Amino acid sequence: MYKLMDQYLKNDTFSIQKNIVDHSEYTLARSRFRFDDFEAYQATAYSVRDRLIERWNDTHSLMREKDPKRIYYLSMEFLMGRSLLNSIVNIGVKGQYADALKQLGFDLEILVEQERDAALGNGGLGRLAACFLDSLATLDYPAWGYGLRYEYGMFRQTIQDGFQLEHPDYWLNFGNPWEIQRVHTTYPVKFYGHVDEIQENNKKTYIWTPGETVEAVAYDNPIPGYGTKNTINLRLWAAKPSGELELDSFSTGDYVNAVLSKQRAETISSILYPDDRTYQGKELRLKQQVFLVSASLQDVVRRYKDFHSDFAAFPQKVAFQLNDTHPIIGVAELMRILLDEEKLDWVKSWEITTKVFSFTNHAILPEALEKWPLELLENLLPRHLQIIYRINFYFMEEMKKKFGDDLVRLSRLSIIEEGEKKNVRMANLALVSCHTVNGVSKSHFEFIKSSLFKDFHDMWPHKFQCKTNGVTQRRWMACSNPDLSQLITKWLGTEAWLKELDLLLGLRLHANDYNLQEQWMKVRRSNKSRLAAYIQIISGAKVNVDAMFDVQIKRIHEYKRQFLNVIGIIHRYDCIKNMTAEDRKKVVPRVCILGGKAPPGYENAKRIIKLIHAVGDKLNNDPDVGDLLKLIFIPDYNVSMAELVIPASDISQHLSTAGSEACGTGNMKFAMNGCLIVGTKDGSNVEIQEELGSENMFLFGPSAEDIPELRTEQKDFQPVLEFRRVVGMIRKGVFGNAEYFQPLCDTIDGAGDDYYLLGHDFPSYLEAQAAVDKAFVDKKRWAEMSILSTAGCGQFSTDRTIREYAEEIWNVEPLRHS
Ligand code: Z16
Repeated sequence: MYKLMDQYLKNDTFSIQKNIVDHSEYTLARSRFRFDDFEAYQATAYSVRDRLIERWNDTHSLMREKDPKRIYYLSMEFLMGRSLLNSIVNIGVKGQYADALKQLGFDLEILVEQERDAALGNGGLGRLAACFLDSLATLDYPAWGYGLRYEYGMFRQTIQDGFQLEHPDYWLNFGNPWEIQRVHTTYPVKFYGHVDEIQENNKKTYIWTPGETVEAVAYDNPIPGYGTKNTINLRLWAAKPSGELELDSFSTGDYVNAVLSKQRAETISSILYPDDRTYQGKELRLKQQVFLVSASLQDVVRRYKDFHSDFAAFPQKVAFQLNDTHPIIGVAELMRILLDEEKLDWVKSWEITTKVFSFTNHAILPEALEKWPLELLENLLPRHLQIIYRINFYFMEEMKKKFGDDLVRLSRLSIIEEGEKKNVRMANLALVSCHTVNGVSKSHFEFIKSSLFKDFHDMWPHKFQCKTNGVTQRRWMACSNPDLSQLITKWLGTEAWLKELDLLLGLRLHANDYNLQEQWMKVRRSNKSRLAAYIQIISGAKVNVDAMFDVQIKRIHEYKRQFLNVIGIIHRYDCIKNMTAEDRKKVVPRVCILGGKAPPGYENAKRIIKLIHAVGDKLNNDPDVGDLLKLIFIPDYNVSMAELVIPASDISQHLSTAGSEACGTGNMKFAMNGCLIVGTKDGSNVEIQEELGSENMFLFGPSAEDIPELRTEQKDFQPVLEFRRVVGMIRKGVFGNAEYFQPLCDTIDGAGDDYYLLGHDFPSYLEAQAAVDKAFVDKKRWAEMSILSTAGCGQFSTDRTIREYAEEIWNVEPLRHS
């Protein structure tokens, strides 16, 4: 019988200290009592890892004993950030570690800062995967994440003369205490080559002779749940050259060169592609996708076969969630494994495959849907392409019976895009082979049903589900805003909200209580001081902590409209300049803070970064403006930076043109930390408003359904004078670099298209901002709104999201330690 180990490491001060000091000596080979902050971080991390390993092992013996249905989350991105604080908070030993370290002469807060972010993702999609793992572990679901162990994560951003520079993020430089290499868990992943068809007693079999084989090695990263022993696994694959030489190169007799050419194999997992959502059709990217799914599926099949002698029960034991279309080639890979390696027939293989995969779509733009050139697949994955053809053949036969004469519809449905250059449409493959496809917010769900995947929805409405995203309150409140979390616990009289976020509703009772308001605003102010100190370090600027901190941090994209924010700031600057001294006294002081990375090849996004700096240079040094308005760009925005900035924000901006953000999750992090939201009626802004009430938010502008018409009206549209004046200032060179900014200005007043409707939305944006100013002056009302904002966020925990996936898509049960 399974029983929790009784020899768990102890968590009293002395045991923790001994453990840390031992690691310093035996793991790091430092002297017992002389190590610096970084070494202390490492030794501490190793000691925490020991505790994670105990839990991990116990969790996995329980799994092996009970053999429950498991969930496998397949994702090209896991944007984990740091692990130390999150781990000790989740396993409930933060206080003990802080004490133990203090006595050794170290400050936990400083050690935490020594850790490099694991930035194995671009933005929302990758961070969602990370929050999901936290919730899966916390809710005791038998789950694994599968991803790639990129050696270079998201690039580091520096700013030179206001321009973005990209630097490689070689994050493993100083080792990674959080991973466990599994030298024996390796699988071959095959590429290129050719397929032979053999007739074997009345049955055709296909033999694929690959041209390249790369070995995938497993690295396990334990993910502890909060308030449970359950510790799940994030298994990341790294490529290493296989031990065998391909016959061709070997037969040349050039042994040394044959070995050297194998090194290329390692590049498969070396770098994360930093362009979120523009798919570039690069062969290496497709190889990464195949590498992820092939190694993961082989691993899952092996684990299944440890317990089962045939595949009948596979769908009762396995659920794969595909994070976007990136891992969808896994459908063809599972078919290949079942057909060619397990020798199942087509019908059986297809039945199994269509029962185990489900797919999450995160996209709005049809251009973002991946399609791979047929030629590329033919060359790289000859056997997979055969399988995809056959899937499409049967699918098209079925469709012809339904829509025989509607050729246009048939060609839209087909997995193969016809034309001079043929493509394989990965989203169509997903829709045909997955039992469920889900959108990530209510509005996104409506959009995919009525537009993006309408043809498929017409046929198979039962496949479509809505799963609004969330975020984990463990990282985004307990870890990053400990003081506010303590205050909430005090007023609710329980810390159960860390597992049941709905309990935050209890704060509504006290939102008007002067005592809570005062304590609440005090915590918020001290968070702001912490950020102000950081701003001073990076920029030298001294910002006024009592000014409104107005924040927009996220990837830089035209659709997210950081440009609208900047235009608003210039307008505000212009107004202040033209005011009398008397009027200036009435201005509500603001510190505008922006941060985010532009995709390296996205020129207009890079222009926006430069513009932010150019405007900042001007107004930060203008004595007429003084403390009334500051503009700060925080370089190298990442998960850890978000943890610092979010708790210190008074308002945050989420300005995507309605109908363009699939969901958005940053807004949820801000709202649950009591930061008020200025936003468009887009993505999850709308759902947040339903929860908080419109009186506690500043939403503005048109709804998604009005956008198509507004776009057609653009030709005759003339933006308001204030808007034109600001654009004129940029064009005239008030902020220098006039020529460099022209293409950016052209997007909003050039051929008159202004696709993202900045001009149209500008007046309502200013109204929203005026309402913000007015509200900020009423300190009591502001405090109440802030508390009500947090109170209304119960829905936006990934715990809620994950329960919905588990019950409505995966059909899995939690497995608890007794
Ligand atoms: C991404 O982060 C998202 C979508 C996408 O197609 C590609 C990437 Cl890298 C984001 C969405 O933009 C965002 O609205 C959503 O909240 C997030 O995915 C998680 O669903």
